[in-house]
Amino acid sequence: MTAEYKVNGSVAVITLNNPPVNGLGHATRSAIVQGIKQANEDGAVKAIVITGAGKAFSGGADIREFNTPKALAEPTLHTVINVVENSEKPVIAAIHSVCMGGGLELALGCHYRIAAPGAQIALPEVKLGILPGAGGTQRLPRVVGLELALNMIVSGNPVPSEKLAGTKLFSEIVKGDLAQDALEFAAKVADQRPLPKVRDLKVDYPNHEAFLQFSRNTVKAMAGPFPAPLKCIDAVEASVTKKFDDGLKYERELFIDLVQTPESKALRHAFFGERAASKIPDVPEDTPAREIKSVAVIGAGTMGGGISMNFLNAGIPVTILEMKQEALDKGMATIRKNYENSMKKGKLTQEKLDQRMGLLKGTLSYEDIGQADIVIEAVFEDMAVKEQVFKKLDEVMKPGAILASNTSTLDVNKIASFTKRPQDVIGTHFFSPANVMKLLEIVRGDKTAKDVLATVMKLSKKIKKTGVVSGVCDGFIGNRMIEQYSRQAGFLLEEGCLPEQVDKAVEKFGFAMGPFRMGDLAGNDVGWYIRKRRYVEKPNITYSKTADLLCEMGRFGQKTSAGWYDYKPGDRKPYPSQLVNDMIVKHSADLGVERRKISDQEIVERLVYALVNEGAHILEEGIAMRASDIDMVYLTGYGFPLFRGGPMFYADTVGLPNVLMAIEKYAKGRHGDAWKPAPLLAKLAAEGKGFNDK
Ligand code: T1G
Repeated sequence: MTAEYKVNGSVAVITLNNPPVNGLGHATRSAIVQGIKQANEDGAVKAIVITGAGKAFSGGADIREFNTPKALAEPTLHTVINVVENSEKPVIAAIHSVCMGGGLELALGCHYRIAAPGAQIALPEVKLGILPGAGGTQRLPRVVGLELALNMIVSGNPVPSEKLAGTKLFSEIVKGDLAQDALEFAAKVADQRPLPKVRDLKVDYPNHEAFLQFSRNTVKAMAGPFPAPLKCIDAVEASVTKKFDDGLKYERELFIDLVQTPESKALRHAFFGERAASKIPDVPEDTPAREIKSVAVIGAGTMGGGISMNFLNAGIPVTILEMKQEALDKGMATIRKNYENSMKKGKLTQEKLDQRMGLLKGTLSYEDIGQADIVIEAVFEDMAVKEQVFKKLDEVMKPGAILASNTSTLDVNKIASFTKRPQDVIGTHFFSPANVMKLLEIVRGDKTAKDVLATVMKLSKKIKKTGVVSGVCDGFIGNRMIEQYSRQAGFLLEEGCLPEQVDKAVEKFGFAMGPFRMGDLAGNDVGWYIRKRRYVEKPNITYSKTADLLCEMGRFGQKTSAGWYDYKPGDRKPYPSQLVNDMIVKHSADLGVERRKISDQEIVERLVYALVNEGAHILEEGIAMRASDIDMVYLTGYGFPLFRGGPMFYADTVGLPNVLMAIEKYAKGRHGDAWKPAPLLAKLAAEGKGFNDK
């Protein structure tokens, strides 16, 4: 279905019906044009209402059609809006729930608009790296004014319909039943002529130049690598400086430029990737989820505290279990402190703080958590400790409770084997700081029940996380890949780089933080502990010893005011350390490695392609269900630059044959064993395909 046509008395009602959000795909656009034509030819019809079925008026153009022939096939959205605007009979948009993007542009082409309260009104195109391409930048300023329109278009954020009640956008914010009110409104305006057209209004804003220049300066500072926000200002400026049709033409030119940009393609990839990640092929979407009314967290340390805050923020009561009163008190105090800091920044009210802290309880006794619907352990990353905890949980937790581990690398199947209920065991790997980082790796054990998976995926959305399912392997998706990234970073130090050069190169590529600054932030001893385990478990895998030498110097990072970099008390700014750089140079000499000048390109290729190659192995092994899942892990958990779309998407952009060529080159170099091309990468490269090809 795309749009239904029905005449109700003297009013023709066109109901958009293209689930899930009435995206204005080609078929829907054609049905609207057909409906308007039919209504104008029907003598009994005196007015036309356009409304949306289901959960939206319209979520905009159908993004799935972008960069396909359908997107530009007539009737384009431009044509549809033209037909609507030039209808001889009044067209009224009756809006509820969601009216976004092309959906709002369609409504702006109507002669009248009425809305139910609470409808989300937005032109969010900038969030997809584009701009409203069907007249939104020209019509919205004409009905809500230059400032509000510019703010809505550059931010892409929704405004509730009732907040726009006083503008020319809406004739009415209805109180009763929208459909009934629409019919009554239609009857009221049926004979009004001339029909009011938004395009005939003027944008009056004295001294718009100064306002727009100020806006450009502000936006330039925050837009980063994304061209769209500034182009939005250019387009909106045309609504003041150009005739309507010239403005429309200019907007179209800007739109067509932006939709081709790699940044926009990356943002659209991330948009769909975020949604695809919640789909688990062998777990039907209607799998009944277990009810989660209360949560227990074991461990009140940094992770346990951060994890707890996610649930408190979502209004779910939490009981934190610790072994010692002092640790428990410290953990609870830290949570309160975090909320107080948010309140100081104006991000939280005292009332909300009290409400959240009111949902938090602490205990030293396992018996107190037995009735929780899910328990998440965030204890020391050691299998013996996990064994102790899960055996105890198996004893005390009520039947049907979900037993989750926050382990970042350990075998969830082994953890499940410590219990008599492996079907209820799952990995919920949060990323530090757990109350901030969006990523949640949901680690599926061999015996994890499907409804447990469905429950935790649903819970991840409730706590506003991006849940990505991972199979069981050492490091799951993210940490397994970062392992190869870190290996290359270490080898680069031995071969000629210093920490600052590597960090600067990847930060210029777009990473939030390079590997050495990241190590100093997370704590270099964390990796040290894992490498020690690896040296025993996998003796044939070589690592640079530089990181171990650094830890042997007690330089764990910011927490010891010294790591790869030096730090001044109370200052998180990294200062290159002569001591460390001398250690690195000496280590190269001890290894007999002649240091050489290494280009930024080599640094970026070796770090990023190490991620890509390991990601390809992870895909081959079925640890990740799809390439976009790997991209979401890196975009939401590892500071990979959003405008690059994630490691697998970036590799597709570079072209897999080029990636393969670089990998084969590095395989001939030092530690070439680290560069065995993943068969999947070689296969796709040979076929001229990409990881994310549908
Ligand atoms: N096109 C196609 N599919 C869409 C879609 C769209 N515009 N919006 C959402 N979906 C799918 C989404 O992929 C998911 O699919 C399902 O709907 C539910 O989405 C010319 C060119 C509308 C507020 O940017 O912000 O118009 O995974 O989980 O939380 O100027 O979706 O279930 O198969 O997000 O209730 C501009 C983007 C397009 C709006 C609903 N419009 N969408 O949120 O559900 S560009 C947007 C959203 C444009 C014109 C230009 C949200 C939502 P699946 P969901 P939700």
